[in-house]
Amino acid sequence: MSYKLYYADRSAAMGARVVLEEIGAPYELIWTDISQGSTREPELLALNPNGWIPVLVWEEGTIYECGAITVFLCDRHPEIQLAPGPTDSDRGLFLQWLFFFSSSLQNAFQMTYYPNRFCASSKDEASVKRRSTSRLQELWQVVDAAIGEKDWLLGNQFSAADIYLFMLTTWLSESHQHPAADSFANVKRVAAKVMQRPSVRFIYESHISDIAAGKKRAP
Ligand SMILES: N[C@@H](CCC(=O)N[C@@H](CS)C(=O)NCC(=O)O)C(=O)O
Repeated sequence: MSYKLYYADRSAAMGARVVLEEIGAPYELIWTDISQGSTREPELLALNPNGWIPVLVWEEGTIYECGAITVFLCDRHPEIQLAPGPTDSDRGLFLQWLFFFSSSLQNAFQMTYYPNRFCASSKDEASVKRRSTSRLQELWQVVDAAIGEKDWLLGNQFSAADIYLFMLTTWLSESHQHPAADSFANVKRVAAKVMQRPSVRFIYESHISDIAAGKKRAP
């Protein structure tokens, strides 16, 4: 089995790449410019008309949406043990967190990065940014409380949902006035453990070096 991943550093494609790394099968990265105002390649638009990454290409088709790619890869490669199986009692919780991350948390991040997309008039952008920033605080608080004293989001079992959580913590940015991961002790504890995994250390090498150099906040 081999895969192609439309990819950019610091993007939502990083979580999918960590899962590919865990699988250990060959994959090709298609480096993609997603900066604001850049023209999307027709090749990408043909696969995802939204112009977003990640997009995963496999032998029989293409899918986009980070959460869907995560479930797809974990189900296709049960040997990596990154997701409870369809009849496992933790399956619901696993899906719950992936959907919550992609539909709520990720969306709040998007609103802070691109407030112009969420209001009709530029005069409302500051208000969108302010509210989505406080929304981030509320949503991370929900995750933090749910983790409580557990080892991982699912309790004892590490899963791809923890990888997704880690990815989202790397987007918490001081320059965007986001809350610091320090405000969410349980999230921070789980993210710090995820960061120890060889696959994560490899994919997030530059992010981790920036933390070591004091250029970025640690999760
Ligand atoms: N719901 C999509 C969102 C993906 C997304 O927002 N990707 C960002 C990178 S983190 C992107 O491609 N942004 C380019 C843009 O919005 O123009 C998913 O979860 O895959």
